[in-house]
Amino acid sequence: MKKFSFSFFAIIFLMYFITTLPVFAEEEDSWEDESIYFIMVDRFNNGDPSNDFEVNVNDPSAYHGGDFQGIINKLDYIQNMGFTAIWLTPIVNNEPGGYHGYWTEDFYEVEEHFGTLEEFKQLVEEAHSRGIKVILDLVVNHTGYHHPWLNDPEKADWFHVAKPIFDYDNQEEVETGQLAGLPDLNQENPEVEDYLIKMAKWWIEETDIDGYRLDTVKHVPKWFWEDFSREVKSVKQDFFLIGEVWHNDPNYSQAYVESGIDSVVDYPMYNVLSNVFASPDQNISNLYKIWERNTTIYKNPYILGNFLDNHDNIRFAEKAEQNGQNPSTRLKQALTYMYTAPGIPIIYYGTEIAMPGGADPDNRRMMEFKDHELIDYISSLSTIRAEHPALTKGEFQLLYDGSSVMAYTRTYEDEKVLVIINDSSESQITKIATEDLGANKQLQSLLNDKTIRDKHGQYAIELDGQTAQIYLLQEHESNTVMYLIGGVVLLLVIVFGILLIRRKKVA
Ligand SMILES: [Ca+2]
Ligand SMILES: [Ca+2]
Repeated sequence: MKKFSFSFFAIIFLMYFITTLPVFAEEEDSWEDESIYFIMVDRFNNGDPSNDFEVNVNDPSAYHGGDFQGIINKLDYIQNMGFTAIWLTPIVNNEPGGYHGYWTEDFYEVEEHFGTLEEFKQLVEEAHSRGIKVILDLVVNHTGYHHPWLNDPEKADWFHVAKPIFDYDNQEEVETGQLAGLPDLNQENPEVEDYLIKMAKWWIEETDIDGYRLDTVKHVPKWFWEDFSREVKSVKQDFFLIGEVWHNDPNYSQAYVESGIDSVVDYPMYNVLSNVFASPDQNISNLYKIWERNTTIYKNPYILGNFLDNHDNIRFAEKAEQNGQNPSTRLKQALTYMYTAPGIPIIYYGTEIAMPGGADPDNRRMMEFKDHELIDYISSLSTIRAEHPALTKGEFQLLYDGSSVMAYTRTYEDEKVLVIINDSSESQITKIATEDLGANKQLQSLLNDKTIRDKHGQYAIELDGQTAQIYLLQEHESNTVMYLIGGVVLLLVIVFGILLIRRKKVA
């Protein structure tokens, strides 16, 4: 009887605490949890001057000296900003002038300006030891202008007939025409298809990379991507494929996801992000419209790649400056959205120092390593994102939709995070009804130590012009104290109860 009573009370006591404490469940990692740092290898960091032939840092079209050793030297820097993956521009051997990597000369060799295959393997190993995945850029649409196959009679049928793409609405032309005059590979030839797929599998087996960023996806037929994805993904578990489908219609891009490519970089989202945050007085609610549309089109919109900058477009900081905006202020807001809305944030090297840069190749300037408030801001956002699964997996709900203020929640299991972005240059008070978030709660800022309680049936949240805030919805502190007092009282009752039973037994 004594034993039974003790267990009985102990169970009640435990249940009380279990039901009142927040749940800390172990989360399984998946690609929506990643954040990617995108590096143009030649333009990042020169770690080995011994491979610096034909290097001229004053010529934007020449090699600048960046290499694998340079990336290895900066892995701590990348890790400290919280990135969980790096995407590198193509590393295969390029013809002269191909500093960017997109002019393949040999699909199986490493570009000598970047280092050796052994050094690349070391880079992958060093990245993995820091929990950083490696994604390689891969081009299977074309080769460089002077690829040796062009002079090989046995490879006469390896390329499409040389003709430019005139009509981008004609899919056949898009797939068989030459992009920027580059020799277009003939994937319809089974030998070519076989070569490209074997090559892609070889790099995974040989170097243990974790994913491919696929270049010029829409210029290669969908049936090829079906075969490619199936084969390549069979080599390594959870191998990730993210494609570049440069198109404004998500239905068009979705067709490639249907072919087996896991995800695409979200160009329509990029256009809106860039418009809203790099120019004044845009309608911020357009961001949610893009998301809403994505949910009706993509089977997993949570793994789409979100970006503000890349090597093909004018840099955000440049655009903001041109539009009379403060680049760092605006980047903070845009980054807040990217790290708290669904999708994988992809940050192009240099964004963390608000690097300016016009059209290609000016958007590919050599990286400068210096202190910058955005480096600290990105690392804070990464920490918040890593600690709150609601921000990666949670349901996305728009709470307040003004033209200049946007408020939304991300909800996952018991966790709810509220994000507010004030896009106007004036301070704004956003009012959210208590019933939308719940009574006896408080909003705890994850960016500073401010807390907000509801008053008169609403939470009134004031934000300075062009700022953003992230709040965790939690029980009000007084509630926590009440739970603790409740727990102690219950414990006393249990102890008293046990003593009483004992005394009765003795008596
Ligand atoms: Ca070098
Ligand atoms: Ca093609």
